[in-house]
Amino acid sequence: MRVEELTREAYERDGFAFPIDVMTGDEAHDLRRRIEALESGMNGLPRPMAQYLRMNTHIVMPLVHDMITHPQVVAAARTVLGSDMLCWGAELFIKEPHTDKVVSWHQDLTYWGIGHSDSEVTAWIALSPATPASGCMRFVAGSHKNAIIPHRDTYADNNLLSRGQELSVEVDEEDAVDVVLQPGQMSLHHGRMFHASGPNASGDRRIGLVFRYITPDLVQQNADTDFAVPVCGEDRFRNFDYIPRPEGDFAPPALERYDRIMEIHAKAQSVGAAQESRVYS
Ligand SMILES: O=C(O)CCC(=O)C(=O)O
Repeated sequence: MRVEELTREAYERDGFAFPIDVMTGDEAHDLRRRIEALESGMNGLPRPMAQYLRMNTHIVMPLVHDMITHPQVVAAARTVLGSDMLCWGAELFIKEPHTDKVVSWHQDLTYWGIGHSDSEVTAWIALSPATPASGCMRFVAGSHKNAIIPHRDTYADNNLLSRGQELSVEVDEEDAVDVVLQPGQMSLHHGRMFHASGPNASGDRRIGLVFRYITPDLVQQNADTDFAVPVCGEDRFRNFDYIPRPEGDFAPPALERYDRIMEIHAKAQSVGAAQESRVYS
C-alpha cells in the first residue's frame, strides 16, 4: 500500500500494517550496499561490528541516523502516533543465509522501561526480501489488545533477542500472519504485538532496518535518563536527552556516546533479569 492508504483505524484494529511502500527497490538496494560497505570496511573498532549493527546503530552511523527522518517512513509512523515524535532506537536485524537465528514470540515493550502504552511503534524496513523462507516476522492480529504478558528468559544462543525472552503463553501458529516484504517495503507494529520470526533458509541475507518511534511524553522508568532523536512536531516534555548526528562513520565522540548510552540501556533493560542483557530488544 502507499503511505496515504494507511489508516489509523486499521492499525488500531490489527496492531500492525504492511506492506507499506516507503522507497523503491533500487533505493533499498543502495542503502543495503552502503551499510554493507561500512560493515566490511571498518577495522579496529572497540566492539564487534555485529553489536553496533544490532542496536543503537544511529549513534555511530550517520546514514542510519539520516534514515530516521525519511519522509515516507515518518509519514507512516505519524499516521499512528500523531504529529509529535521522537526516535528512541534504531537497529538492524540481520539473519545470514542458511542460519538458524530466530526471534521468539515476544512483546517489545516488556523490558524497555518506557511503559506499556500505545505510544510506541516499530517501523521495520526490508533491505532484502523478507519471506517465510528467509525468516520474515509473524504477527498475531489484535494481540496488542492484551496487556504485557509475563515472559521467560531463555538466553538461547540462536535467539536474536537480548534475553532470548519468550511469551509464557503458547501462541497458536495458525493465528499468525507472515509479514512478507520486498526491499523498500515496511511494516509497522505496536509495542504490545505478539511477534516472532523463524530461521533463514534462503541463500540471501535477511536484513531489516528498524526504527522505534515514540511520543515525547514517555519516561524511562528504570534509569535517571534516556536518549532519543527528535523527529517531528514539538517536544514539550524533554524527558530524553537528544542524540546528535554522528560526526562521521564510527567517529571517536560517537563511539564514546555509544558506550555511555549502552551502559545505561543495559542496566535499565536488565531489571528483573538473571543476566545483564547481551543486547536489547
Ligand atoms: O527482525 C525480526 O525478525 C524481529 C524483529 C523484532 O522483533 C522487532 O523489530 O521488534
